[in-house]
Amino acid sequence: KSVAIVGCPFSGGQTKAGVDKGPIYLVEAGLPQQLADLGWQVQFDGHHQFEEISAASDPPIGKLKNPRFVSKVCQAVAQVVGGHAKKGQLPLTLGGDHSLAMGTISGTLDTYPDACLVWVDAHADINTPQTTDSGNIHGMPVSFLLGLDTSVPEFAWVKPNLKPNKLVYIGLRDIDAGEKKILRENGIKAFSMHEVDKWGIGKVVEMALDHVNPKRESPIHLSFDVDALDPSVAPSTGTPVRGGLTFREGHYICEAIYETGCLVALDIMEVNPSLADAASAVQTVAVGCSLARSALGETLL
Ligand code: DIR
Ligand code: MN
Ligand code: MN
Ligand code: MN
Repeated sequence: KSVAIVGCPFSGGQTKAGVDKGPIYLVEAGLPQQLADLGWQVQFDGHHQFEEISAASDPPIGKLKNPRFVSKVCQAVAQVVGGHAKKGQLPLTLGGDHSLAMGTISGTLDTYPDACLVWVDAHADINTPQTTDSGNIHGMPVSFLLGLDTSVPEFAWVKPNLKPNKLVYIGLRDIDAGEKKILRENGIKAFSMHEVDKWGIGKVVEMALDHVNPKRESPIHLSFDVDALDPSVAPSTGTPVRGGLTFREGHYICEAIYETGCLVALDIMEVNPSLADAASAVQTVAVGCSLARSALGETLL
């Protein structure tokens, strides 16, 4: 078993500086060695290098901020992630902001067309260029993957390979009105914090997997935004929302998905060590590492 760490020091999908330092801190905290200690063969050849596109040469398209830069970076990430997956490695992408998932999931679906997507987040990240209020592309990657809006030529490379019935959310609690409409109209399954409270995390993960992967035999891409966790657990992130997953609930999701034996790709996103105080940053980085370890088998006896 072999894992390829794809560090993506990228922040262009939102406006707060520092999320580009997330992958650097996660690696410096010892994540590669921790995964090696779990018995994984670990490949990490340094963080991904991006060709900068300056703000001056990347004016908004409609409301979209940094559209050319985000598009180019995600397209490169899709190539890198897809390349690792095709070699039989499990790509572990460290963000960076969640717009990157447009790239990681494109790479996964290009390799495993029947893969399903488990998206763990406080937010649905399914705004379209039409529905977005913020213009931040980290709030939109899922809509591009589903092909909900094809009006922006810069993103024409994103193949609409994700089917609504292959996507499930866990942890939602801050969804824009336009996003609610999209979820409803496309029949997308979502387990918000209300369902986590109602059923408990064990039942929720079981129901989520029953929906996207009933026989537990298709490949799973897990995209984990650390803001799914309660801000008391993961304070250093760009858009914290109270009332989130506990430490154990977050880790349980990772463990249960590992247990299926179907995990083929993992994203740990939106760790921003520059936000909140120094102790919070250390705590959030440590949680990012332990989520990754749980998804790669640490707590299974
Ligand atoms: C909001 C916030 N729905 C937006 N999204 C965030 O900007 O589209 N995603 N924070 O992580
Ligand atoms: Mn997100
Ligand atoms: Mn989020
Ligand atoms: Mn919001």
